[in-house]
Amino acid sequence: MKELKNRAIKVLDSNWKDEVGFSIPCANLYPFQWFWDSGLIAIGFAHFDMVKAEREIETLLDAQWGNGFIPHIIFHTDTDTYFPGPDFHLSDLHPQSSKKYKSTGMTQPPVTGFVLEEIYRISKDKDSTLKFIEKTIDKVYFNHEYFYKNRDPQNEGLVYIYHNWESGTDNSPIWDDIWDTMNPPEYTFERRDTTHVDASERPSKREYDHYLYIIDIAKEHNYSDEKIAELSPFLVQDPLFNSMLIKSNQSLINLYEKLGNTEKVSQLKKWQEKSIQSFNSKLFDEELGAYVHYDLRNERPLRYLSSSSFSPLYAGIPNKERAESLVKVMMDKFGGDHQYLCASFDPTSERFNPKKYWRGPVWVNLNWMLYNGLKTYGYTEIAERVKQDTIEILEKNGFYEYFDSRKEMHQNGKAGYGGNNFSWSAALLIDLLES
Ligand code: 2M8
Repeated sequence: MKELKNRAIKVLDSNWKDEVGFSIPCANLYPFQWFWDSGLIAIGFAHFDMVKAEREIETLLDAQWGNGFIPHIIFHTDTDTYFPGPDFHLSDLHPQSSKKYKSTGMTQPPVTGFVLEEIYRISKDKDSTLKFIEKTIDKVYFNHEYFYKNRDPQNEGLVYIYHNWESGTDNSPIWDDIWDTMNPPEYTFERRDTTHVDASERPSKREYDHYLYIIDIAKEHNYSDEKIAELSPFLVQDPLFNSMLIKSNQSLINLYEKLGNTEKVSQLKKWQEKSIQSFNSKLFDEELGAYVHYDLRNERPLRYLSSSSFSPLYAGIPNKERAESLVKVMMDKFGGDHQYLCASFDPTSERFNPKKYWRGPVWVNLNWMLYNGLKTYGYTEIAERVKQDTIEILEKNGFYEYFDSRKEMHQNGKAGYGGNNFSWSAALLIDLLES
């Protein structure tokens, strides 16, 4: 295990950009700073290099906009090896965008709150880490305020995402139902991802047309949140995204209590109570026995099982009975002896594809959340299986971006897909090994 951990440390160190103070998710494929990658990477660094962990978060928060928004990609360098880059996204259309950094005009799962608490948990010098948290926490709070003020048009305590790239689970088959409601123009552009990674592991050209079209609509209205809520064909309440927000709310409550800020604690508790209540009443599907996405644009639930369906375990959202139901569904459909936990999409569905980006493969970040959630709810053995499965696939294949969920594919060490030497796979392995 020591050897595996050392390899993970090497991956993180080689993806670190010291001049600016952030990590790329992996070389070539993803050459900039990504919001939720950065947060998860900081958890790994916290185990062996607290200075880098803190800088990672500081750089991310430095790109925050005047309205509290944090972008999904921050373009620190000028490189044309990624599409779409800064010239397509044009973040400065928004009047409150960062003057210092170019970025996208969309966000990603708000992990920063719980990342601060994780860093505190890991820290061996709590006083110094608490000082760092004191300096940064208000920016994270401001980000949550942005979400509740701008992303919750029906005042439910559930925030929407307006693009599949905001979900983090970018190519999930769940979005197919949204693509069916759209007919975007055929764009002419040069893909870069498929020069780095086999096209069979990445989204199709037509899927990219949809992705670009949603951005064009947002750009036409200078990324105005109100206009996006009114016009975007993609407007979804995502259980993973909202779980991240709720988990982060709780962490902010815990940390502000330590810092003695009662006013912020009381506002956060109000958001939290409402969010958890709506989450349980709106996103739980009794028949499927798990949480699902809700298509706010077309007012209908998107009734599919994915690893996101179980992510509320990490945020303490389900009661005992629902947690039991989630675990049963997960073990029945995703947890057979021939499978590694946890496929990103329902293995019994005809849309399942165990090789293609978010349409079935196992992802380390979701496994890390499930491991922690299962442990908190007392499912020690299943949590241990998730942990061991994760370690085994990394040992057999290396630090890839995602992995085949079928055990039979892991005979020759070639069941890792997407980018290699991938930062969050390394970072979260380090945390799993320490837990
Ligand atoms: C993937 O997404 C990017 C766009 O954001 C892409 O495919 O180009 C996703 O897996 C996302 O969750 C992740 O943050 C990003 C960088 O690792 O890659």
